Amino acid sequence: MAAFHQRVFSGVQPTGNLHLGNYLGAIKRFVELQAQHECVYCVVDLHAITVWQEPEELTRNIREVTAAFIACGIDPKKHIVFNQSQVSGHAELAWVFNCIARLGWLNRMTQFKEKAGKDRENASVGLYAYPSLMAADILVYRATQVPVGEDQKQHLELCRDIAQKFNNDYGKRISDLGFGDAYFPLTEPLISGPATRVMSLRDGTKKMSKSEPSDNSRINLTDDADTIAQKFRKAKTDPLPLPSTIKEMEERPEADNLIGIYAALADKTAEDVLKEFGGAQFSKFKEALTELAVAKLGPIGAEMKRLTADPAHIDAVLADGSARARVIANQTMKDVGKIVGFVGSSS
Ligand code: AQP
Repeated sequence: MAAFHQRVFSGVQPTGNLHLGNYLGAIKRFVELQAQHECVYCVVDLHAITVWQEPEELTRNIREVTAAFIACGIDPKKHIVFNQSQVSGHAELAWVFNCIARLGWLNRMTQFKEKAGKDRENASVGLYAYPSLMAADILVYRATQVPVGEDQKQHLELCRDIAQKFNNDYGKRISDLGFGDAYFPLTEPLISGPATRVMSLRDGTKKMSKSEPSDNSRINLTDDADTIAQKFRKAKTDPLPLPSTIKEMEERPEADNLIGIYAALADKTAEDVLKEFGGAQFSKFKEALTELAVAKLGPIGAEMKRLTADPAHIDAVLADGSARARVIANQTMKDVGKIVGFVGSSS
């Protein structure tokens, strides 16, 4: 396989209620990767409209996710921060990939099944084709690594299948045009750490999610200290004290979740947290967890509020990022046009 320029890509949907799962599973990792990698971080507004979004709310949410990126520590000058709709290469490459991906592959996607629910006939075509747009998001930058939460693993596997099939189908053409033995990399998912799947505070078997109707199920990045304290106090637990070993924790989803959250916020392992709190009462642990969460999230929430108060600044950040993203995406689309055989793609 050809050697690819190393580049990190990931995205977050502007669908409101950014929560601790989005932070620990994704955005915190985005921040850490900046030191060693060239990164492209995207507010995926085209993905958001696969389910209905009120236009004014969508605009507000695009700015809020951008503010969250910056408030968490992403540097939009050193790296690229932009919104997906402003770089047409995403939608163009998604169409090419719709013609590469097989119906059978998309039929296996569990996220579509969960989101479409029983009323599948009424789901948008966009929701069904979501994974091929996600593959285009990544591959239009020929990104080599993608930090995501555990829930996106299947979509990343599909992205690799699409890249592989494109490379095979057009193999001769790719090599004749001088691109080597593969045009797209087989992107590596980066899913690691103690909080790759943060669960609901009301039900340790369900993912913490933006769209869950109960606000008590999640910690939002903009929650104030009192709200964070109240939500952790009310968080579901079992009647036993905290487990002392990882083995014991496996049978206790709510304890597992709170310990994972603490570990990720404190940059420790679950083992370290159990050494400190194993056998303690939940009430004591929840107090420590609240204190830690408020210390970490308080400054982020405050900075998000400050940034969203100046939408012109956020829009300028996105415009600058979009212009820089477009340069990379346009080159890919030119190459893809040549590979596929479109007339007009040779210049
Ligand atoms: N609970 C979670 N734990 C760890 N990581 C998570 N992510 C989402 N939920 C968790 C990761 O956050 C990134 C951005 O996700 P997204 O906003 O693009 O889409 P999503 O996965 O659909 O987010 P939600 O909150 O779960 O929204 P709804 O309720 O609409 O389904 C991704 O890397 C994701 O893995």
